Parts: sequence; structure tokens; C-alpha cells
Amino acid sequence: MIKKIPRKPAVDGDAAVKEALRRIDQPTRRLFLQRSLTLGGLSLLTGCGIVDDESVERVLMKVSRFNDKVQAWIFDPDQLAPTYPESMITRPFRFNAYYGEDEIRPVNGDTYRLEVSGLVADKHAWSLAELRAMPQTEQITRLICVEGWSAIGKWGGVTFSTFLKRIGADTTAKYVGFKCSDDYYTSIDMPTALHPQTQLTLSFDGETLPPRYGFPMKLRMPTKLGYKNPKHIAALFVTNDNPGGYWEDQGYNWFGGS
Ligand SMILES: Nc1nc2c(c(=O)[nH]1)N[C@H]1C(S)=C(S)[C@@H](COP(=O)(O)O)O[C@H]1N2
Ligand SMILES: [Mo]
Repeated sequence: MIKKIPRKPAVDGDAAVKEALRRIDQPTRRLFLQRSLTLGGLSLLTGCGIVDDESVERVLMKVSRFNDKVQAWIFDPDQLAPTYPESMITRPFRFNAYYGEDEIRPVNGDTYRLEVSGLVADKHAWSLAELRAMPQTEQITRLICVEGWSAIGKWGGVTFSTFLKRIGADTTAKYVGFKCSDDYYTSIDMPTALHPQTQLTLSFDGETLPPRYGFPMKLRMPTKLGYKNPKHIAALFVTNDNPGGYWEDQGYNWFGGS
């Protein structure tokens, strides 16, 4: 008679996460409890498949270790994130999106208009030429992806607080939301929107922002994790209702930084 080998029971997701969290350091535990992360969310967050209790813990440890490094690189809303010399720029710079590089959707820069809505005085849509005519700044900062990698790049564009003032945004509102032409979306808190290093980005490494890094325009924030930095922005709006985000709505921490 063939003996049936009992299969390992499927891991009880939420119980396994709770149990593993008990053995993890306090800041990481807090990070997860804030958003009551599920097992599915954890797999998404780390890009790791989770098959048993042991791997839940392993994945959490990985996040925890990365978290320590991240804390040192960024995250004080009242302070500037570190900047780096040209010699430290990561080349080639890493591409990331919820799809592959061969699926980047082209955007026509000539007909492009940035839509602006919500709690703002001036709702006219902006052409690239108009955005380029505003005062430009540059930053060499580190982009940190929650999947466990980081890269240093140089971005140029308009300081976002300058832009918000220009459109007469209600800066007492709570959020700024972003809709992207690839259907990605995210949102940030107003203090981050007004942070001096938050940039409406038009260039990368001294060149027009290439399609893979978000042509025609992205928002660059060294105080936030990669997924809070929307590429291919088509529309932005100022609001008091939390607009959520593509990854945030699947379990990523909404704050995603300092
Ligand atoms: N529109 C759009 N923006 C996006 C994403 C995306 O899939 N679509 N991915 C985010 C994630 S998870 C990361 S890490 C960064 C990667 O930016 P990069 O390609 O310039 O490295 O873009 C963020 N912004
Ligand atoms: Mo990311």
C-alpha cells in the first residue's frame, strides 16, 4: 500500500505573521502593525514567495535588516536627506515598475499637459515648456526601494513647494495625490510635499527624463521610499481625503518614509 505523505499544511498567513513579529525588532514591528500587514502584503513587499512559517520569519528579518540601513539614509521630515558627490552616482541606474521595461507606455511630450485639480486656485494644465520655464534645481540623492535595493541618481526639476505656491494650492490641506499615465497612483502628506528636497522632476543625470525613469515628469522625494515617487505623472490634486496608492492599497505602509 502506498503511504500518503502528509503535505505540510498551508501556512496560516495572519497567525504566522503575528508570531514572527513577536521575534522581530520594535521599529520593524511598528512598521508592520501600523498597516496590519497580511502575508500577501508581505510577499508583495519583499518580492519573496512565502511557503512556511520559517520563511515568514526569514522575510521579516530581511526587511528588518534593510530597515536599519534605510533609517540611517533617510527619514527626518525636518531635515535634509543625505546628498552625494557626482562620483557616487549609480550607473547604469536601476529601472523598476510594476511591469517590465519592455512594457513602458510611451508619452507624447508635445501634447503632454499636467492636469491640476482639487484644492488649488489655478487649475490650468501645464505643458512641458511651461514647467521647464520655472526655476530649476538639481539633487544627487539615494532612491531606496522597499524590495531591498537602493541607487544614487541625479534629478533636476522644479522644487515642488514652489510649484504648489504657483498654483495657489491650499497648503493646509492634508494630501497631494498623483495619477500616472501607466495607471499607477500614489499620494503624499502635505509636509512632505513642502519639504525642500521634494522635486517635480524633469531631468535625470543631466538629460531629459528618459521613459524608463518616468518621462515626461515624476516626483522625486529622497525622504520617501521608491514606491512613493510616482513616474509618468499625468495629473495631481490637492485633497483632504487620503487617495491611497497602487502598492499602499495592497498593504505597503502608506507613509513610506519620514
Ligand atoms: N508610474 C509609476 N511610478 C512608479 C512605479 C510604477 O510602477 N509606475 N514604481 C515605483 C517603484 S516601486 C520604484 S522603486 C520607483 C523606481 O524608479 P526608477 O525606475 O527611476 O528606479 O518608481 C516608483 N514609481
Ligand atoms: Mo520600489
